[in-house]
Amino acid sequence: MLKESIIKQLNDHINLEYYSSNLYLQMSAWCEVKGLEGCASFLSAHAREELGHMHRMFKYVHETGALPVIGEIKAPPTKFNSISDLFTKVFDHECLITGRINEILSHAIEAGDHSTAAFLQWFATEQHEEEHVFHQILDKIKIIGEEGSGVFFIDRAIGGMVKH
Ligand code: OFO
Repeated sequence: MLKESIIKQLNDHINLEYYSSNLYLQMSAWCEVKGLEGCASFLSAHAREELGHMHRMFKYVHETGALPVIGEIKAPPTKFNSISDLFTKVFDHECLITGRINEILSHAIEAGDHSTAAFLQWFATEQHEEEHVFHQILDKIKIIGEEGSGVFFIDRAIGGMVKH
């Protein structure tokens, strides 16, 4: 059985993963409306991945005999100034997720909860990969530049990063 404080942290995180999925899906809609099909398909694929993270944690909590709780999920923003503004927000959001995973992981280790610590290692590795991918995207945007037809090439480059 998990410690109450760890159940609370895991449930908060379930909701945050849900929010991440909604955030990226909403961002994909902004891209779609702007004609950025590559970015839209990358972000909607990423939204599905985040939903997978939510389900992974949800399942872990109920497997321990605790109750996973889906709370209120706040609405994501709908407007962005540019592609770089949007992906900077994605990168910042991923850094926030990494911070939260690290907090829960540290708490699990301090509490001697090795099962939760082992479970969270997968998320820590995943966050490392995600931060790397979004950093690469920000680098690409900087190198190509958003002036003139730059947006077209950025969209094509990001669309080419969709995992199949
Ligand atoms: Fe991209 O964050 Fe989930 O874990």
